[in-house]
Amino acid sequence: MSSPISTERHGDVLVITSDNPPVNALGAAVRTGLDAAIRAAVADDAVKAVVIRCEGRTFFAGADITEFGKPPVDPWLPALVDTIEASPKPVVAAIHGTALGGGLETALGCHYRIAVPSAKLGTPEVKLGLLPGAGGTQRLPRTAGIEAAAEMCATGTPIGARRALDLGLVDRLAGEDSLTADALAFANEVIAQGPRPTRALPIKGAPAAIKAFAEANAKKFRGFDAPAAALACVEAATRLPFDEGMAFEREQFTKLLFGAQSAAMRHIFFAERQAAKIDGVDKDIALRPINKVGVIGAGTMGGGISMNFLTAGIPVTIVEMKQEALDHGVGLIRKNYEASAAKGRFMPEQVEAAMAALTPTLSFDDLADCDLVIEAVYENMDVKKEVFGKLDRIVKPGAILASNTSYLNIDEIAASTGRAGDVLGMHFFSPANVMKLLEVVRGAKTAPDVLATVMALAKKIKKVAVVAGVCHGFIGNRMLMPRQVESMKLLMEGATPAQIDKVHVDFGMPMGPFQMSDLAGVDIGWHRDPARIENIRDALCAVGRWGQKTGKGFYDYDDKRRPSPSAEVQAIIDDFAAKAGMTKRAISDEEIVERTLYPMVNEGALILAEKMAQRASDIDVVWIYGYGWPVYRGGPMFWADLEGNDKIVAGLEKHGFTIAPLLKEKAETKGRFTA
Ligand code: T1G
Repeated sequence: MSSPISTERHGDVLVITSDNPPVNALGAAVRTGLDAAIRAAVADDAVKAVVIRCEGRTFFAGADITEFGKPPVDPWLPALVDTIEASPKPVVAAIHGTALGGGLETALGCHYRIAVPSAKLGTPEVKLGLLPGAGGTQRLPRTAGIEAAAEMCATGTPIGARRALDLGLVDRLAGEDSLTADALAFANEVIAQGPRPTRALPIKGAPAAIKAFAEANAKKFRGFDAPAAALACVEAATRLPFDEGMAFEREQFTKLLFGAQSAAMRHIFFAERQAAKIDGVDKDIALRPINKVGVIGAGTMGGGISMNFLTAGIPVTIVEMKQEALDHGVGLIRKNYEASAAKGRFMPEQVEAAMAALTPTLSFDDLADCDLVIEAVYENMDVKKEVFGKLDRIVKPGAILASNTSYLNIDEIAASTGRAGDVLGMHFFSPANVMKLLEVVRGAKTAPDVLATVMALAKKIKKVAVVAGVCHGFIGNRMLMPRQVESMKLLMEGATPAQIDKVHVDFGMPMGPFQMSDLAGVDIGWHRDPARIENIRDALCAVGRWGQKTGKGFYDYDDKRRPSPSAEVQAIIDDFAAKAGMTKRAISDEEIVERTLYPMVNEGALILAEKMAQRASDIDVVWIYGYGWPVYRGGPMFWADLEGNDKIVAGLEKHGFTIAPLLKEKAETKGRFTA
């Protein structure tokens, strides 16, 4: 097997190149080759300087994550970085693409760094529940400075090459198309200067910046172990000699590496990428071109959906029934863009370009030449069937027709057209221009190329797409239902909305079932008849408790939308419980977990058995990106594996649930849902 590392002499300079697609991950073969090449360069008197570069789309994008959990293979990365740094001849890193994690740390072991303007440099290890483990927390404060080091190591957010130049992390910018030549010139230039070991550079900036940063971001880091550990390492760099700082970093890194949070977050890293793959469909299948999108409905969902395509540079024709609704919808799209621009996320000209690509109309006929039409109208089967019947008559052959339905049967909708092969579900999550999850619902007759086209398009509009089968609620909402049903039962038995929500927030969810209901609207799906009161929710809706939008729902809200428990709600609950002959009892937090989270795993097992999801990790991706399940717990199915499926089954049996056969099998065989 040939080494991914090659070398080539250019006069006094030796160029070491890595060619390890797809992202030049620093796997064992790369490290071995790089180590041998740098040692040979040092030993060769004819070599006066070295350039380290990468072929393909990026400089080293990090350690090879697939190697984690396996026995370490020498040379390990920190030692290799030290070897590079110890070279008596200057070593220049030529950076393009994304120099991330161990890749940036390798560049930090080099004495000088040159980058193309489009390059990004970062230490995203915290997104894997880790921290830079090859000296990044010790060398960044000596190059980019303490403040930038704290932010980069604790958030994982990369910086651009120009900012890196301003900070002193990069010494020079190369021409976008002349990186190797410019790096060679730079290397020849620094022969006289000699090496500049990063470890010998002084720390830049004020240590107080670390504490300030930690305090400013405490909410964002809630529940995560890695950010605080990364900041502790950066802080250690400001007061310990380099080698002691490295020892501290190694100790902190190792603790995280063998912890549950990193295992969970590495699981999600791969799960997200696996979700994009469609079992049984050739990954090179020809895709249908999508150059123009139609959206039906300019409400909250239709507007949000439209923004995804406009932002990706795909023109949208948006249809409404009435001019007033159309104007309101277009106005909301502009307002959302302008709000993002105010936060610096968009340039004003990008807002104008997006709005210019939006064509509002009252006529379905204007959808005729769209390549994809997405229906986002009222959640009613008859309405959807009528819409799809019209689309079938109007839209050109070969166009893809998608419904944004949250629950309804895609096959039934497809049957209202003469082209069921072109029909599928595209279930966006509100707010559709923000939430990353897209459930792509594969109908019985959906053509493979239609499915593949939409999965590829999802990546283009920066969504994380998961293939779902046709069942009520698909994957996410189907698992949400047992959680909501049990939560309402627990209210009748003596738990309060605040207690149940607190259990979920302490678990790591962004909000609990009742907070979520107040945010989304307690009146969603309500029959609108205040005289018809059959359950607690009817009773709340009947007195205008529709949620945050009316200032009260399960909670009362002040003018800053801060929630507080409501005596009126508690009286309604108590009244229903009394009428049902229930006697209130103290309910433990453990019982709340067993009755609201364990049933989700049970439903996930049914979804898998019915093949409504391709794989257990897809279910995890749905809950991480659609509902805010804490990524450091890896998703419901990964979490169940970690809890122990036998413990899940025991908890469910305690409360009389019927156990899904697949879950029972996992419990009995000590098996796992996820790898
Ligand atoms: N190791 C192994 N495989 C990787 C990988 C990595 N670091 N990065 C990407 N891949 C695979 C990925 O699974 C996919 O495989 C293919 O490459 C394309 O990736 C010691 C310990 C670089 C921005 O966290 O952020 O260094 O699905 O689909 O959208 O301190 O990949 O095709 O089979 O994401 O163009 C730190 C992780 C590691 C960077 C490119 N580095 N990667 O995005 O392509 S820990 C990271 C990314 C570390 C040191 C520590 C992105 C990307 P497949 P992709 P992309």
